[in-house]
Amino acid sequence: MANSNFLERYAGLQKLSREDLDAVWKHYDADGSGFIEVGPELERFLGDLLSAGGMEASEREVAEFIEGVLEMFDLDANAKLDFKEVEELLNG
Ligand SMILES: [Ca+2]
Ligand SMILES: [Ca+2]
Repeated sequence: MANSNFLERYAGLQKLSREDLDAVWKHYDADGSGFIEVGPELERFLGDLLSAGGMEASEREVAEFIEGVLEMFDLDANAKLDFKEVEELLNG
């Protein structure tokens, strides 16, 4: 993907502020649905999260990461992340 990594600016921060979280949220909930859904939104978000953390992840590794994140952070198991779940993932 040629897009720049929105999360890189936050790399190294222990916690994101509410403002940062809002910005991240708006960026990755591309369709404004109120969820980051499985599919392009979640792939982009978690792919960027891995590479912002310095990991060169293959597509397969991203897919595995998505599975793991959903297992741990999709607390209501609806196969999409809401704002609270993302906050927990980034700051928890
Ligand atoms: Ca969405
Ligand atoms: Ca959920």
